[in-house]
Amino acid sequence: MAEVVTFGESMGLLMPQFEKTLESSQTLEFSFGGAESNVAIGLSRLGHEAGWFGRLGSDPVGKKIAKQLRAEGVDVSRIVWDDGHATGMMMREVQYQEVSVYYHRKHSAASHMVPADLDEAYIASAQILHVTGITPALSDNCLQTVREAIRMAKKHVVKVSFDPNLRLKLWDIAKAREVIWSLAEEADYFLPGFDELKLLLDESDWERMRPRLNELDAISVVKGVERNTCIVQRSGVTSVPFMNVDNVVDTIGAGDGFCAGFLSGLLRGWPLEKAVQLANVNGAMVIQMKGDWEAAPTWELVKRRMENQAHIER
Ligand code: KDG
Repeated sequence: MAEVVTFGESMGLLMPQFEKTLESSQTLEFSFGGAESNVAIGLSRLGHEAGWFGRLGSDPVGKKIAKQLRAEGVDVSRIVWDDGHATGMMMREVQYQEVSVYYHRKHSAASHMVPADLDEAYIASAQILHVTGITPALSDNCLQTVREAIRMAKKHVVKVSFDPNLRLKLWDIAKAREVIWSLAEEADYFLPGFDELKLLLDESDWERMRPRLNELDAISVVKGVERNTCIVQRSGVTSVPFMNVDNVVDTIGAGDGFCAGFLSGLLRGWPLEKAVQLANVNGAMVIQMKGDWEAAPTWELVKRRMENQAHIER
Protein backbone atom coordinates (compact mmCIF):
# COMPACT_ATOMS: atom_id res chain seq x y z
CA MET A 1 0.00 0.00 0.00
CA ALA A 2 1.50 3.35 -1.02
CA GLU A 3 2.19 5.93 1.71
CA VAL A 4 2.23 8.68 -0.92
CA VAL A 5 0.20 8.58 -4.12
CA THR A 6 0.98 11.02 -6.89
CA PHE A 7 0.04 11.36 -10.55
CA GLY A 8 0.78 13.49 -13.58
CA GLU A 9 2.65 13.51 -16.86
CA SER A 10 5.97 11.75 -17.30
CA MET A 11 7.75 12.21 -20.62
CA GLY A 12 10.67 10.80 -22.53
CA LEU A 13 13.69 13.11 -22.17
CA LEU A 14 16.44 13.64 -24.73
CA MET A 15 19.62 15.45 -23.67
CA PRO A 16 22.98 15.97 -25.38
CA GLN A 17 25.94 14.18 -23.91
CA PHE A 18 29.32 15.72 -23.19
CA GLU A 19 28.13 19.28 -22.67
CA LYS A 20 27.09 19.84 -26.30
CA THR A 21 24.01 21.67 -27.57
CA LEU A 22 21.07 19.84 -29.11
CA GLU A 23 21.96 21.30 -32.52
CA SER A 24 25.58 20.24 -32.41
CA SER A 25 25.22 16.86 -30.73
CA GLN A 26 25.37 13.67 -32.81
CA THR A 27 24.13 11.47 -29.97
CA LEU A 28 21.52 12.06 -27.30
CA GLU A 29 20.99 10.51 -23.92
CA PHE A 30 17.50 9.05 -23.55
CA SER A 31 15.92 9.24 -20.13
CA PHE A 32 12.57 10.42 -18.82
CA GLY A 33 11.22 12.93 -16.34
CA GLY A 34 8.09 14.29 -14.80
CA ALA A 35 7.77 16.30 -11.61
CA GLU A 36 5.46 13.82 -9.87
CA SER A 37 7.35 10.67 -10.89
CA ASN A 38 10.58 12.40 -9.79
CA VAL A 39 9.01 12.85 -6.35
CA ALA A 40 7.87 9.21 -6.31
CA ILE A 41 11.39 7.98 -7.12
CA GLY A 42 12.85 10.32 -4.51
CA LEU A 43 10.49 8.90 -1.88
CA SER A 44 11.18 5.33 -2.85
CA ARG A 45 14.93 5.88 -2.55
CA LEU A 46 14.32 7.36 0.90
CA GLY A 47 12.67 4.09 1.88
CA HIS A 48 8.98 4.87 1.41
CA GLU A 49 6.17 3.18 -0.49
CA ALA A 50 5.28 5.57 -3.31
CA GLY A 51 2.74 5.10 -6.07
CA TRP A 52 2.71 7.02 -9.34
CA PHE A 53 0.16 6.84 -12.10
CA GLY A 54 -0.70 8.74 -15.22
CA ARG A 55 -1.70 8.10 -18.81
CA LEU A 56 1.11 6.70 -20.90
CA GLY A 57 1.00 5.91 -24.59
CA SER A 58 1.35 2.18 -25.35
CA ASP A 59 4.66 2.94 -27.06
CA PRO A 60 8.33 2.30 -26.26
CA VAL A 61 8.64 5.63 -24.41
CA GLY A 62 5.67 4.84 -22.15
CA LYS A 63 6.94 1.31 -21.57
CA LYS A 64 10.41 2.58 -20.72
CA ILE A 65 8.95 5.00 -18.15
CA ALA A 66 6.83 2.29 -16.48
CA LYS A 67 9.71 -0.19 -16.48
CA GLN A 68 12.17 2.26 -14.94
CA LEU A 69 9.72 3.43 -12.29
CA ARG A 70 9.03 -0.19 -11.37
CA ALA A 71 12.76 -0.80 -11.15
CA GLU A 72 12.99 2.13 -8.74
CA GLY A 73 10.43 0.46 -6.50
CA VAL A 74 7.55 2.82 -7.36
CA ASP A 75 4.11 1.20 -7.52
CA VAL A 76 2.88 1.65 -11.10
CA SER A 77 -0.15 -0.63 -10.86
CA ARG A 78 -2.60 2.21 -11.57
CA ILE A 79 -1.01 3.46 -14.83
CA VAL A 80 -3.60 3.95 -17.57
CA TRP A 81 -2.37 2.77 -20.99
CA ASP A 82 -3.60 4.86 -23.90
CA ASP A 83 -3.54 3.17 -27.32
CA GLY A 84 -4.70 6.27 -29.15
CA HIS A 85 -2.13 8.89 -28.08
CA ALA A 86 1.64 9.03 -27.79
CA THR A 87 3.67 9.52 -24.62
CA GLY A 88 4.94 13.11 -24.45
CA MET A 89 8.58 14.00 -25.03
CA MET A 90 10.86 16.81 -23.94
CA MET A 91 14.35 17.86 -24.91
CA ARG A 92 16.80 19.81 -22.84
CA GLU A 93 20.13 21.53 -23.17
CA VAL A 94 22.34 23.68 -21.00
CA GLN A 95 24.16 26.63 -22.56
CA TYR A 96 26.32 28.91 -20.45
CA GLN A 97 24.67 27.51 -17.32
CA GLU A 98 21.19 28.34 -18.60
CA VAL A 99 18.79 25.45 -19.07
CA SER A 100 16.40 25.41 -22.04
CA VAL A 101 13.52 22.93 -22.20
CA TYR A 102 11.56 22.08 -25.36
CA TYR A 103 8.26 20.25 -24.87
CA HIS A 104 6.57 17.93 -27.38
CA ARG A 105 3.59 17.16 -25.22
CA LYS A 106 0.56 18.78 -26.87
CA HIS A 107 -2.21 16.13 -27.24
CA SER A 108 -0.03 13.62 -25.42
CA ALA A 109 -1.59 10.61 -23.72
CA ALA A 110 -1.23 12.38 -20.35
CA SER A 111 -3.19 15.40 -21.52
CA HIS A 112 -6.16 13.05 -22.06
CA MET A 113 -6.33 12.07 -18.41
CA VAL A 114 -9.92 12.11 -17.07
CA PRO A 115 -11.45 11.75 -13.58
CA ALA A 116 -12.47 8.17 -14.46
CA ASP A 117 -8.74 7.30 -14.49
CA LEU A 118 -8.66 7.77 -10.71
CA ASP A 119 -8.93 4.81 -8.36
CA GLU A 120 -10.63 6.22 -5.26
CA ALA A 121 -9.71 3.26 -3.04
CA TYR A 122 -6.05 3.66 -4.03
CA ILE A 123 -6.03 7.36 -3.13
CA ALA A 124 -7.94 6.63 0.07
CA SER A 125 -5.32 4.09 1.15
CA ALA A 126 -2.48 6.65 1.09
CA GLN A 127 -1.36 9.02 3.83
CA ILE A 128 -0.56 11.83 1.40
CA LEU A 129 -1.76 12.72 -2.10
CA HIS A 130 0.87 14.83 -3.90
CA VAL A 131 -0.19 16.93 -6.90
CA THR A 132 1.46 19.69 -8.91
CA GLY A 133 0.42 22.69 -10.95
CA ILE A 134 1.73 21.04 -14.12
CA THR A 135 -1.15 18.57 -14.51
CA PRO A 136 -3.95 21.19 -14.48
CA ALA A 137 -2.04 23.17 -17.11
CA LEU A 138 -2.20 20.28 -19.59
CA SER A 139 -5.93 20.40 -20.39
CA ASP A 140 -9.32 21.14 -18.85
CA ASN A 141 -9.94 17.43 -18.31
CA CYS A 142 -6.61 17.19 -16.48
CA LEU A 143 -7.64 20.10 -14.26
CA GLN A 144 -10.92 18.32 -13.49
CA THR A 145 -8.94 15.17 -12.68
CA VAL A 146 -6.76 17.04 -10.20
CA ARG A 147 -9.81 18.61 -8.54
CA GLU A 148 -11.51 15.22 -8.33
CA ALA A 149 -8.41 13.56 -6.85
CA ILE A 150 -8.21 16.27 -4.18
CA ARG A 151 -11.91 15.83 -3.44
CA MET A 152 -11.37 12.08 -2.99
CA ALA A 153 -8.34 12.64 -0.76
CA LYS A 154 -10.22 15.05 1.49
CA LYS A 155 -13.21 12.73 1.70
CA HIS A 156 -10.89 10.00 3.05
CA VAL A 157 -8.83 12.34 5.29
CA VAL A 158 -5.73 11.91 3.15
CA LYS A 159 -3.38 14.93 3.38
CA VAL A 160 -2.90 16.92 0.19
CA SER A 161 0.49 18.29 -0.76
CA PHE A 162 0.65 20.77 -3.65
CA ASP A 163 3.71 22.05 -5.50
CA PRO A 164 2.65 24.78 -7.96
CA ASN A 165 5.53 23.97 -10.37
CA LEU A 166 4.69 26.99 -12.50
CA ARG A 167 5.32 26.24 -16.21
CA LEU A 168 4.64 29.33 -18.30
CA LYS A 169 5.23 27.35 -21.49
CA LEU A 170 1.99 25.51 -20.71
CA TRP A 171 -0.37 28.34 -19.79
CA ASP A 172 -0.49 32.08 -19.30
CA ILE A 173 0.09 33.65 -15.94
CA ALA A 174 -3.49 34.90 -15.51
CA LYS A 175 -4.96 31.40 -15.87
CA ALA A 176 -2.13 29.88 -13.82
CA ARG A 177 -2.78 32.31 -10.97
CA GLU A 178 -6.51 31.59 -10.91
CA VAL A 179 -6.11 27.80 -10.91
CA ILE A 180 -3.05 27.53 -8.69
CA TRP A 181 -4.54 29.67 -5.92
CA SER A 182 -7.81 27.73 -6.10
CA LEU A 183 -5.84 24.48 -5.62
CA ALA A 184 -3.69 25.96 -2.87
CA GLU A 185 -6.94 26.71 -1.00
CA GLU A 186 -7.60 22.96 -0.91
CA ALA A 187 -4.12 21.81 0.12
CA ASP A 188 -2.68 20.91 3.51
CA TYR A 189 0.88 21.69 2.38
CA PHE A 190 1.62 24.34 -0.25
CA LEU A 191 5.21 24.13 -1.52
CA PRO A 192 6.09 27.04 -3.84
CA GLY A 193 9.50 28.49 -4.65
CA PHE A 194 10.02 32.17 -3.81
CA ASP A 195 10.46 33.06 -7.51
CA GLU A 196 7.22 31.30 -8.38
CA LEU A 197 5.45 33.12 -5.60
CA LYS A 198 6.64 36.45 -6.99
CA LEU A 199 4.92 35.61 -10.29
CA LEU A 200 1.85 34.11 -8.67
CA LEU A 201 1.32 37.20 -6.52
CA ASP A 202 2.83 39.83 -8.82
CA GLU A 203 4.74 40.98 -5.77
CA SER A 204 8.41 40.71 -4.86
CA ASP A 205 8.40 41.91 -1.28
CA TRP A 206 8.37 38.94 1.08
CA GLU A 207 6.66 40.81 3.91
CA ARG A 208 3.82 41.80 1.59
CA MET A 209 3.42 38.22 0.30
CA ARG A 210 2.87 36.68 3.69
CA PRO A 211 -0.70 37.90 4.35
CA ARG A 212 -1.86 36.03 1.22
CA LEU A 213 -0.20 32.82 2.49
CA ASN A 214 -1.81 33.37 5.88
CA GLU A 215 -5.23 33.33 4.22
CA LEU A 216 -4.66 29.68 3.25
CA ASP A 217 -5.51 26.82 5.57
CA ALA A 218 -2.36 25.14 4.26
CA ILE A 219 1.04 25.24 5.86
CA SER A 220 3.17 26.98 3.22
CA VAL A 221 6.78 25.96 2.76
CA VAL A 222 8.57 28.50 0.56
CA LYS A 223 11.98 27.62 -0.93
CA GLY A 224 14.64 30.17 -1.72
CA VAL A 225 13.81 33.14 0.47
CA GLU A 226 17.31 34.61 0.74
CA ARG A 227 18.91 31.17 0.94
CA ASN A 228 16.35 29.90 3.41
CA THR A 229 13.24 27.80 3.29
CA CYS A 230 10.45 29.51 5.20
CA ILE A 231 7.64 27.65 6.92
CA VAL A 232 4.67 30.00 7.00
CA GLN A 233 1.85 29.34 9.43
CA ARG A 234 -0.68 31.71 10.94
CA SER A 235 1.27 31.42 14.18
CA GLY A 236 4.43 32.77 12.54
CA VAL A 237 7.36 32.07 10.21
CA THR A 238 10.31 29.73 10.78
CA SER A 239 13.37 29.95 8.52
CA VAL A 240 15.56 26.94 7.82
CA PRO A 241 18.86 27.71 6.02
CA PHE A 242 19.68 26.10 2.64
CA MET A 243 22.61 23.73 2.39
CA ASN A 244 25.51 25.24 0.42
CA VAL A 245 26.40 23.41 -2.78
CA ASP A 246 29.70 24.16 -4.54
CA ASN A 247 29.33 21.79 -7.47
CA VAL A 248 25.94 22.45 -9.04
CA VAL A 249 25.64 20.23 -12.14
CA ASP A 250 21.94 20.20 -13.09
CA THR A 251 19.31 22.21 -11.20
CA ILE A 252 16.32 20.45 -12.78
CA GLY A 253 14.61 18.24 -10.26
CA ALA A 254 15.77 20.25 -7.23
CA GLY A 255 12.20 21.14 -6.28
CA ASP A 256 11.06 17.54 -6.65
CA GLY A 257 13.96 16.37 -4.49
CA PHE A 258 12.91 18.98 -1.95
CA CYS A 259 9.31 17.69 -2.00
CA ALA A 260 10.42 14.08 -1.60
CA GLY A 261 12.55 15.05 1.40
CA PHE A 262 9.77 17.10 2.98
CA LEU A 263 7.14 14.39 2.53
CA SER A 264 9.61 11.83 3.89
CA GLY A 265 10.05 13.96 7.01
CA LEU A 266 6.27 14.17 7.45
CA LEU A 267 5.90 10.40 7.03
CA ARG A 268 8.59 9.89 9.68
CA GLY A 269 6.46 12.02 12.03
CA TRP A 270 9.19 14.65 12.35
CA PRO A 271 8.48 18.25 13.36
CA LEU A 272 8.11 20.59 10.37
CA GLU A 273 11.50 22.21 10.86
CA LYS A 274 13.32 18.89 10.75
CA ALA A 275 11.28 17.78 7.71
CA VAL A 276 12.40 20.97 5.96
CA GLN A 277 16.04 20.29 6.89
CA LEU A 278 15.73 16.90 5.22
CA ALA A 279 14.03 18.55 2.23
CA ASN A 280 16.84 21.12 1.90
CA VAL A 281 19.56 18.45 2.03
CA ASN A 282 17.72 16.12 -0.36
CA GLY A 283 17.11 18.93 -2.89
CA ALA A 284 20.75 20.02 -2.62
CA MET A 285 21.96 16.50 -3.38
CA VAL A 286 19.74 16.09 -6.48
CA ILE A 287 21.46 19.02 -8.24
CA GLN A 288 24.94 17.54 -7.94
CA MET A 289 24.47 15.07 -10.81
CA LYS A 290 22.88 15.19 -14.25
CA GLY A 291 19.26 14.16 -14.69
CA ASP A 292 15.86 15.00 -13.23
CA TRP A 293 15.78 12.13 -10.72
CA GLU A 294 18.93 10.07 -11.26
CA ALA A 295 20.79 11.83 -8.44
CA ALA A 296 18.00 11.38 -5.88
CA PRO A 297 19.87 10.05 -2.83
CA THR A 298 19.10 7.01 -0.74
CA TRP A 299 18.16 7.36 2.91
CA GLU A 300 21.65 6.24 4.00
CA LEU A 301 23.32 9.01 1.99
CA VAL A 302 20.98 11.77 3.14
CA LYS A 303 21.14 10.65 6.73
CA ARG A 304 24.93 10.78 6.64
CA ARG A 305 24.82 14.24 5.05
CA MET A 306 22.32 15.48 7.63
CA GLU A 307 24.48 14.21 10.44
CA ASN A 308 27.54 15.53 8.56
CA GLN A 309 29.35 12.28 9.19
CA ALA A 310 32.76 11.57 7.67
CA HIS A 311 32.78 8.54 5.37
CA ILE A 312 35.75 6.47 4.29
CA GLU A 313 35.02 4.24 1.36
CA ARG A 314 38.31 2.32 1.43
O1 KDG B 1 10.67 19.39 -11.92
C1 KDG B 1 11.31 18.73 -12.99
C2 KDG B 1 10.30 18.61 -14.07
O2 KDG B 1 10.06 19.89 -14.57
C3 KDG B 1 10.72 17.77 -15.21
O3 KDG B 1 11.05 16.46 -14.79
C4 KDG B 1 9.73 17.72 -16.33
O4 KDG B 1 7.61 17.51 -15.33
C5 KDG B 1 8.32 18.13 -16.06
C6 KDG B 1 7.82 19.35 -16.66
O5 KDG B 1 6.63 19.39 -16.89
O6 KDG B 1 8.58 20.29 -16.90
